[in-house]
Amino acid sequence: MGDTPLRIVGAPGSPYSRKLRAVLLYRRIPHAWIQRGAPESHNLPQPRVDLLPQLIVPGADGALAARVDSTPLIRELESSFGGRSVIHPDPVVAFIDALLEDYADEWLTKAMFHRAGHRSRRVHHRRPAVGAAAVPVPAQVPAVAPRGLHGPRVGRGTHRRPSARGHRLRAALRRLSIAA
Ligand SMILES: N[C@@H](CCC(=O)N[C@@H](CS)C(=O)NCC(=O)O)C(=O)O
Repeated sequence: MGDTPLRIVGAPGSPYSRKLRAVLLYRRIPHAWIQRGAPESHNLPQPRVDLLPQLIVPGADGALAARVDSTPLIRELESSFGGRSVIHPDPVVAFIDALLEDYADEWLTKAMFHRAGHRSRRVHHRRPAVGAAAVPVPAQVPAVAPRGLHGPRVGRGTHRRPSARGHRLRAALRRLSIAA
């Protein structure tokens, strides 16, 4: 994997694409970001399971192959590229880190898609980015939103003032932004 510039095929609304790209950026591994469906994505090898992100890397026989599944790919990148490791040297900390990663892979994506799609106004705004993941919320679904990035919700469609915590989190996310 180490000698060839990597290509990562993903989508801005795909949390796993952002996760893998964040690792590439943090580790300063040269790569090209290719958005799924863009002309650059045509004629690339296809993965066995059509998921995002896809890392285009030379296979064992030297031919390019599309690989999926961010967690093992991140581990493989560790052995192919030195420096700025994302795996803690202490096995206990590394285990807790892996546990958190697994938990976030499973559940944080649900919160993200919920944020992106639970309000009908936002569905229209986000649909191009999250695609099929954003489904319109039927009008009869009660407008319930926990206190989180925003202050308490007043009612469906009512503008809510972002909380101070929301501002801080958004500023941190902007600093970490990997948006294309
Ligand atoms: N375990 C995989 C999960 C990848 C995954 O579920 N990706 C979603 C997008 S975030 C996907 O490709 N869904 C099907 C699709 O978009 O067509 C990983 O960590 O990379």
